[in-house]
This record gives sequence, structure tokens and C-alpha cells, in this order.
Amino acid sequence: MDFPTHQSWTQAEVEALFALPFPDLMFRAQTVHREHFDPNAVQIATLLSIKTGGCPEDCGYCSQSAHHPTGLAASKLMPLDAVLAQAQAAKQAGASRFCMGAAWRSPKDRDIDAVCAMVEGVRALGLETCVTLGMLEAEQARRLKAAGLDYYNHNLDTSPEYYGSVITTRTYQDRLDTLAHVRDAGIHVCCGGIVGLGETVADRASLIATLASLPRPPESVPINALVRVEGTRLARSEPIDALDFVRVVAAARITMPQSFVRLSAGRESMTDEAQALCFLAGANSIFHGAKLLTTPNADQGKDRALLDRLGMAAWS
Ligand code: SAM
Ligand code: DTB
Ligand code: SF4
Repeated sequence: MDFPTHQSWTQAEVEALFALPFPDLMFRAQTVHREHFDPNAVQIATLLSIKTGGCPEDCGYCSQSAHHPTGLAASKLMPLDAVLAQAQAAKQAGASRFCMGAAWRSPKDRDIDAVCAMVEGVRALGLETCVTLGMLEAEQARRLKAAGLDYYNHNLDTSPEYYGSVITTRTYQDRLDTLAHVRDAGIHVCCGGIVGLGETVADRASLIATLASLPRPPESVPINALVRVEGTRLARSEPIDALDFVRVVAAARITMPQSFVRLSAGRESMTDEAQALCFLAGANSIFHGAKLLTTPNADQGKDRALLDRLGMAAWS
């Protein structure tokens, strides 16, 4: 099959990428990667949960859903000074990007006031900013843009076909609407998904094709491997094979050549060798820090040692 060079990809075309012999897939991904990025650099991002737990949504994977008995204590929105102290520490530890997440279905207008102040403060430290706050109205997106927000993260999570088995409290269209508001406000879109939710290979291809065929592809594409949290509905899902995970990263790179592809949740349970293959496949960002939002992240010392062993550097 001839693969498209244009922006629109079908599920069948992405399935054909997955079906390529691994060396051919990796070669294609590296070739595309080198046309647009320094292949030896990764962007270091740090995550902070600014409002944890008690979320009314029923996302089957999430530790923060009130539908799940995960034992996670719900907290209020963090105060500005505490957030800025964490951002400063992240910068000191080598991060150039700071991502703040809140366990909301959608923020209230007064929440937006508080988050705008956080965005301004984090930017003033010289860090790129990203927030993920749930569904957003058009005016809320414009206010975040005015505060200087660089990226808004809102994931499609999985294929349109499998979505209903993962989340019932908001629709795929709700997510697409939020992405359109973010795009229209002039904020960069950070949108990806999770694998290892019990989806099929066809679902993975459909997710990637949907992302790549958005009116404009997201500038940032996080690929998460499910962190299986005890008490969540999907805690017993079969983990994805490491090489199949690499194939998803490669397909994201090939179909969205100019986007940052972020090796996001799930690194803690990946070998160094699997992570190295993800970098070869075109991943060029990692979350660095003791925690993701609520779960442990890969060890920070091991991250530094891995980048050293690979001769790779932090992108800035
Ligand atoms: N509440 C907001 C929302 O869902 O839009 C923002 C925070 S939410 C935790 C951000 C994203 O993290 C989710 O869309 C999902 O893709 C990812 N995520 C959450 N829990 C995860 C888990 N256990 N493993 C992997 N990814 C996860
Ligand atoms: C994304 O795609 N992955 C990050 C970020 N966007 C907000 C979140 C990962 C969360 C992993 C589970 C946890 O720590 O609660
Ligand atoms: Fe709530 Fe976000 Fe978790 Fe879904 S993923 S339950 S919306 S915090």
C-alpha cells in the first residue's frame, strides 16, 4: 500500500503501518522524525495535579473518578504559591515544560481565574505551560489564551468505536467540541490517548487516524500506556505488548510528522530498552518527576542515566 503524505489518514492506512515488518516501520518513523526534529533530543516535562480526586466523570482508567473506590483523598485547588514552588523545582530538575492537571468535568469561571494566575506565574519562570481541566467553553479558552497558555491537553483517549466502553459521562463529540474551542482560541492542542484499555489493534489504528485527521493535527500527542490503578474498572486490563506500544508511537510520528509525540504515562513499567525503541520510533518528550498526576512516575535518577546511556540530551 502507498502511504499518504497528506494530512488525512484512514484507519486502514494506519493498520497497514502496524502490519509493516518492525524494521520497515522503524525506518519510516526515523526518517520522518529526522525531517522535523533533532533525533537526539527529548523535551522534559513535569506534571502537577493542582486539584486531585472526587471527579464526577466515570473514565474507566482513572484513579480520580468518584465512581472508583481507589482510596485517593480528594483535595481542593492548590494555592498559587505552592504551584509556583513546584514549577520552580521542576525547572531546577531540568524541565522546560510544566503541565497542570485538575480532576474536573469542566472548570467554573472562578477556577479559570485561579488557573490563569498559575499560567502567568509559571510562564514568568520561563517554562512552557500546559493545563488539562476537562471540558472547556469557548470563552474560557480565550481567557486562558489571554493569560499566555501555550498548550491545552484534552485527550480523545481511544477510538470513537471503543470510547463508550471506557467513558459514559461525556461523549466523543464533547471532546471534539472542547478541542475546537481550544484551537479557535489560538492555543496549541495537546491531544492523544491511552493504550492497554482492552482495545483492539483496529481501535488503536482508529485513534491514530482520528488524531491525524483532525482539522489540524494536534501540535502535541501524548501516548499513554494504562497505569492500572487498583479499584478502577480497568485495573485488570491486559498490558500492551512493549513492541506493539512502540508501533503506536511510530504510527503517531509518521502520521503527525511535525507534532511532539510524548511518551507519557506507563514508563515506570517499561524497560530501558523499550523506552529507547520509543525514542527511535519518534517519541521526543517524557514526563520527568516523582509522580505523574496521582501515580508514581519512572525514577528520576534512572531517567538521567538512560538519557546519558543513549547519548541523548534534554531539548530546550
Ligand atoms: N479531568 C481532566 C480530563 O480528563 O480531561 C484532566 C485530567 S485527566 C487525568 C488527563 C488524562 O490523563 C486523561 O484524559 C487520560 O488520557 C490520562 N490518564 C488518566 N488516568 C490514566 C491512567 N491510569 N493511565 C494512563 N493515562 C491516564
Ligand atoms: C496525558 O496524556 N497524560 C498525563 C497528562 N496528559 C495530564 C496524565 C497521566 C496520568 C497518569 C495517571 C495518574 O498519575 O493519575
Ligand atoms: Fe475525571 Fe479526568 Fe479522571 Fe476522567 S480522566 S475521571 S475527567 S480526572
